[in-house]
Amino acid sequence: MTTTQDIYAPRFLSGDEFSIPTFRLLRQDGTLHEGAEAPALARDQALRIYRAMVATRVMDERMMAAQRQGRLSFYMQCTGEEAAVIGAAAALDDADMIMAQYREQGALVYRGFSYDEFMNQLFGNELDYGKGRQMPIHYGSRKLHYMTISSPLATQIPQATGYAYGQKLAGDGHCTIVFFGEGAASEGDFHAALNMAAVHEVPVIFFCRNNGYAISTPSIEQFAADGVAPRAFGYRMHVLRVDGNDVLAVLAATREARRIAVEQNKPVLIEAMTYRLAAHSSSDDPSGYRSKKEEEAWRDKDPLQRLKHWLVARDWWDDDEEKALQETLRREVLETMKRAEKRPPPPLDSLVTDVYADVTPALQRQLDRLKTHIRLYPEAYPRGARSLDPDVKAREADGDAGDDSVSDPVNQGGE
Ligand SMILES: Cc1ncc(C[n+]2csc(CCOP(=O)(O)OP(=O)(O)O)c2C)c(N)n1
Ligand SMILES: [Mg+2]
Repeated sequence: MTTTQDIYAPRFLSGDEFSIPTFRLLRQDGTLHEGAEAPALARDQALRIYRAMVATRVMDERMMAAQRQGRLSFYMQCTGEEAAVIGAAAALDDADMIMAQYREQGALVYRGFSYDEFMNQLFGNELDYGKGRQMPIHYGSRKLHYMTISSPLATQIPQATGYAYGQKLAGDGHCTIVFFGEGAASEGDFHAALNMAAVHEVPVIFFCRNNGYAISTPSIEQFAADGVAPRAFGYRMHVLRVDGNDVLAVLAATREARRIAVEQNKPVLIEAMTYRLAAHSSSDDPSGYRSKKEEEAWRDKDPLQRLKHWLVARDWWDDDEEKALQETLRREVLETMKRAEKRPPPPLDSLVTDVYADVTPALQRQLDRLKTHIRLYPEAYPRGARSLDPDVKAREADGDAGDDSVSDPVNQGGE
């Protein structure tokens, strides 16, 4: 569809014609802005949201410390962005699909993913749903309608358009929300996804967490436009910018987005303005590219404190409950971490099973070679790996030790 209005002078338009407002409800002290109205929110759901925010923060702090202690190889924190992620999840039906980037563990916490389930993934043990094949933080849950994370940026965005198109065809009244950073929005996949969603009118919510940085690159060096929101006009899509540290505003914004998506089969873009308070990941040190002063200014806008003030003012929460919750969560995170650390890794053979319907000869050969290597150099593998050879004896008894038959130091008492 194109417009037909004619003009007779070369009058160019620029993006400066648009000024995109930011939707806010809560002030930092927990009071509402003048004229603002809190969305309908029962006490139970308000506390479910707050508890999920605190549970995410506590897990993030503890797991980052575990990474520094050398217990965990890698970690990424959601710290500072809990309101954006959990406020959005809380606006959905629990059976709507969530496709996340990697910093949205809060949405999983909100849906009921347990600390045990997080820890099993982080340590890649035998109970990890991904069977230890992915690095830490690549969570996923079929039961909770949360697509497994994949590292290549923005791949989830066109997948969300496709998934939501399926939901439209199924006509089951569900939608998909897809989270991504403002950095990922620079990928071509973002544009393809928005265009196809608008053309095919699918129920998908594109939720951009504009946290100011793509690792060390500030958003000001990423795009010349006024954030990501104006791009929606290019695809003729509904768009709303929201204060991402204001959980009530995010909740109200996403509820309305869901209504448009599901009732009108139209995609919506939300840009949540927030800040990544922690490092990009455990491999990053932000002191090289941003100031402590900037971080402190955002720490003063902590989304947890903002919601807590609102809850306390309504008599729905108090300091004793806060203390008890923090203590319980800290204890739980430690207990579940210890349990997950002790569990053995998945069986080695699971590396190649269920990749294809049947194990292909090429994969079988690779597995056989890996086993041979483990038997030759057991000391080069983690302790658990040496016991990961359940069928070696059976296969050798059959006279089949693979192409690279070697002596077996493990079975000769090398352990
Ligand atoms: C295709 C691709 N390119 C580059 C990377 C490396 N990378 C990982 S995270 C990241 C920054 C993403 O920033 P943003 O989307 O803003 O998310 P944030 O980390 O701020 O939450 C980059 C460049 C990648 N994972 N995939
Ligand atoms: Mg970012």
